[in-house]
Amino acid sequence: MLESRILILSGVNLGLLGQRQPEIYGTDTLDDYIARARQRAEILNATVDDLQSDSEAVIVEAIAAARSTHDAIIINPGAFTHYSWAIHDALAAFDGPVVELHISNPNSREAWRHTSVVSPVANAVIAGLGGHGYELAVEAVVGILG
Ligand code: CA2
Repeated sequence: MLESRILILSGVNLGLLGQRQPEIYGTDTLDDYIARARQRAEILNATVDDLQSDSEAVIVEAIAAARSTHDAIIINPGAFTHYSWAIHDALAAFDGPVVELHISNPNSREAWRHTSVVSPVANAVIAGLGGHGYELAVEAVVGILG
């Protein structure tokens, strides 16, 4: 069976994880979360590439490039979640499964976090489970890819 190629995209400010607001995001860094995803992927015959950027344009370009290099996308857009129609449109043009992932549960926080413009183009949303969500997201996309 061919390996599933998964791209994990992390948006704005996610590079700061582990440095501030541990009561919301825990003490793990983004690298720790990606490592958990990669460990689960190895068990499931999948590979994980990852990219974090504070630039919306870089994320959009990465999604476009993934059309020919990856089978599935897991994306935690950070605050882009709540307003980036550019990321919405880029994901809509991606043929494989897309899982939207959040460390916290945005729906239990401020009202402006309750809107996601990414959810309408995602196969599934995982939120509020901290680092475990990264493992579950890998399982989800591998399951969807069959
Ligand atoms: O819960 C999530 O994963 C979020 O995507 C995290 C975003 C937030 O804007 C979303 O509403 C929910 C924020 C990521 C950046 O977090 C920081 C961590 C440490 C210090 C400053 C920001």
